[in-house]
Amino acid sequence: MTQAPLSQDAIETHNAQRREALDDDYQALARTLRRRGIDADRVKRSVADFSIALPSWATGRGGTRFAKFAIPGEPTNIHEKLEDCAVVQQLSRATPRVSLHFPWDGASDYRALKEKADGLGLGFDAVNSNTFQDQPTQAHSYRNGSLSATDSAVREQAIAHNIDCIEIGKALGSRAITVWVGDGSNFPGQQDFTRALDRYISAASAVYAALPDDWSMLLEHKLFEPAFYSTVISDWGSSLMAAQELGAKAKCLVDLGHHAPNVNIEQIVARLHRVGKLGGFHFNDSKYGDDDLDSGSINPHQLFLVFSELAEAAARAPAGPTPAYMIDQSHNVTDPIESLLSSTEAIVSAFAKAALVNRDALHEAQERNDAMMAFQALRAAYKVDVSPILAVARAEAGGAIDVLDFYRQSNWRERKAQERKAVGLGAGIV
Ligand SMILES: [Mn+2]
Repeated sequence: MTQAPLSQDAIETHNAQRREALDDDYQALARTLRRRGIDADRVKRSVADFSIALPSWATGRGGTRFAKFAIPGEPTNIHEKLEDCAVVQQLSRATPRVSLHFPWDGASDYRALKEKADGLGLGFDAVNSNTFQDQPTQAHSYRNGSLSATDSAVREQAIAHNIDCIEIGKALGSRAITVWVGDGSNFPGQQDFTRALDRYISAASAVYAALPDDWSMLLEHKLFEPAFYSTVISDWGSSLMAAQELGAKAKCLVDLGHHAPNVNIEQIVARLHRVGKLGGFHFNDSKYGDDDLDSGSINPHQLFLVFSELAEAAARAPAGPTPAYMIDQSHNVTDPIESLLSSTEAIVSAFAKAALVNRDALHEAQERNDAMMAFQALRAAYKVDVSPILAVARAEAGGAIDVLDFYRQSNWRERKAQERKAVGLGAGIV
């Protein structure tokens, strides 16, 4: 039986006070959309079917390499992280799965952890390996790289850790492993570009060989940091090369913050989809680099354009695989639950707006080389305030009409501050 973390009766009371105004807004929007030939109920149904995974590590306060400022009541272990994820899911009804990171989320009994998640109404998404930092118990250091290290003993250790993650994932019901390595160099000449990639692909092949048939291996590229001159899987080109050499189950994962400034990410999405290698996303936003800011807080238009490319791809190949959608953010100055709720709304909003694009009008304008009308086809969808559609879909699924308002009234964090032990000082997740 599902043990919801918040009172469902209280959510229903909250919704009852807002339902009439919401229905009014929804009907007005439905009339506007009907004049454009769009069925609001159809969009609402696709919103209801859309979901994003939550990252366990984003439930605690993040930080920069300078400091992390914890808040009272933040989770201190994987069980408490799951409870906070369940709060986000209960209110948003769009985040039914959690992505775990090992060894950060290590547990003694993963079947018991799965039961705990089941009880909270949560499933598990991709598992994430960690070979970018050393653990006290490991024999070899990753200071000179992991899957691409020159020392074969280090590579073997990194391979074994990734296989351990797959085994944990099997117990949890995961169907994918996301691999990001911090491997790279800080000086020209420090590392041979070709030999480093060869070693990475060879080691990654050993991980790939351990994948169950119905799993995916998602390769996450990142241009810089912690390595500041070159990284082994630096961009979508390197990621695609590796995924193509590894095999059909290997795909590329696009983290929106892992590119050079101003790179056209929506075009990368279209390219990867074309070759069947778009495996998934890490949603966040950025102003300068890999800032891991809240989705849609800096560049909501880019988020919309990414989803517009996905909608285009889905229209072209309706039976094609859906990428794995996940949030990957660092919440340095907010209550992480509030950021996850707000970000979920921003992501679902971009998805819903992309569903409003008149694709026939767009394609006709493209064929006529009518740049302005092609742009207007996108702009007309982007300008629509889809929040009534999202709120009705949420409320119909049992979520809250005003997620942040309800969350604040629930005093969840204040109550947890009384129950959970304090988090110590330290550097945050970067
Ligand atoms: Mn990421």
